[in-house]
Amino acid sequence: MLSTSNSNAHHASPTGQQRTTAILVTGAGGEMGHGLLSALNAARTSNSSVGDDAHPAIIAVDIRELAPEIREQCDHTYVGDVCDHALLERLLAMYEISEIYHLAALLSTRSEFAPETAHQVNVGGTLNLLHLAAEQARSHGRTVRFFFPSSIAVYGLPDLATKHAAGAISEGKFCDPHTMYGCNKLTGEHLGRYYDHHYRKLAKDRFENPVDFRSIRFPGIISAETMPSGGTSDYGPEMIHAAAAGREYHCFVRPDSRIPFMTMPEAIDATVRLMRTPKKNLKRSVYNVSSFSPSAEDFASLVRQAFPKAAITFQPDLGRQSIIDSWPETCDDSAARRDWGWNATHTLQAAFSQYLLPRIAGRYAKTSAH
Ligand code: AKB
Repeated sequence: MLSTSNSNAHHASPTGQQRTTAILVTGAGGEMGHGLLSALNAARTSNSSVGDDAHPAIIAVDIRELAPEIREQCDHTYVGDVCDHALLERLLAMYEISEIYHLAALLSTRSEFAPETAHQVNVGGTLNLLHLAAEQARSHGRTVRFFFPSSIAVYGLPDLATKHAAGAISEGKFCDPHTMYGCNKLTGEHLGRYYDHHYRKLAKDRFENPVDFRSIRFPGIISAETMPSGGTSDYGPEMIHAAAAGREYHCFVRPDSRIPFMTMPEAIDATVRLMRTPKKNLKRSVYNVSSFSPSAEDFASLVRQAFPKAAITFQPDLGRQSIIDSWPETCDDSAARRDWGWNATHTLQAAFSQYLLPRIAGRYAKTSAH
């Protein structure tokens, strides 16, 4: 296990006897990590309460060295594997962890090339983090709030006719995933509910509710700042980024392919909002959210409007196409709207005009200027 540790003004390195109160983010170098760390820092800065609990250290773990702009958002960073028990034991010794955001995962396409490895990382890593949370709760006596990003990949529609007829799918329907990643995310949801409500059910020294588990089944996510890697919904963001960078793009799904998407700012806002909601308001542990459900052709039309020289062709990859065809067209997010005030910020058009185009054009204008 390698570890790199850096401190900023908030918290000195955890070398003293007193454990530092902390929020742990795993997979911090991934597509969500950048935005989430900014949001966590903003929330900490705006918190006028006093004391460590109001200003916990932000610690990040990733399998790779974190980029400088990520590291500067954290108080301490560690390069290591969430399957590494020694790393987690060390974190247990150094920190009093109050919240965990477990973002580390192999996404759906990458997981299909190494499904057993995906299981080890996606399920083994999640089990390790839930165990760490439970041990933390036992050691400091407070429930650990745990965010688990699940996915529309937990759904498995048997065929296109059923997909088109199903309409907006609620959380309890069609949970028959066709991918290892979907199986892993569904397992993670069940494990989280177990640690929240039933952990060590028969143990005499049982600690009630050590983990406060909360999860969102994210659709495809489009970020102006980061490119996804290894996902099957990647065709949306890839198409936009390729056009902005002046590259030809071969879309790996049919033009009529349709699944739900949202923007990264919406995904981060939903995460923070769910994690700040009083537990008594939550009628379930796992929630759908969704903003818009464009077809791949809808994406291409908007991209061509914004980048008239965009060279987009459709060359379906039958394997990846079959994954997209098994995912829902739209998800019913009424439970999230009811329990914790989720509300989509963007329509597809607004996502382009208000978020993606201004930010992506600027990103590639800077890089092409170099
Ligand atoms: C993927 O495409 O694998 C992910 C997802 C939809 O969970 N972006």
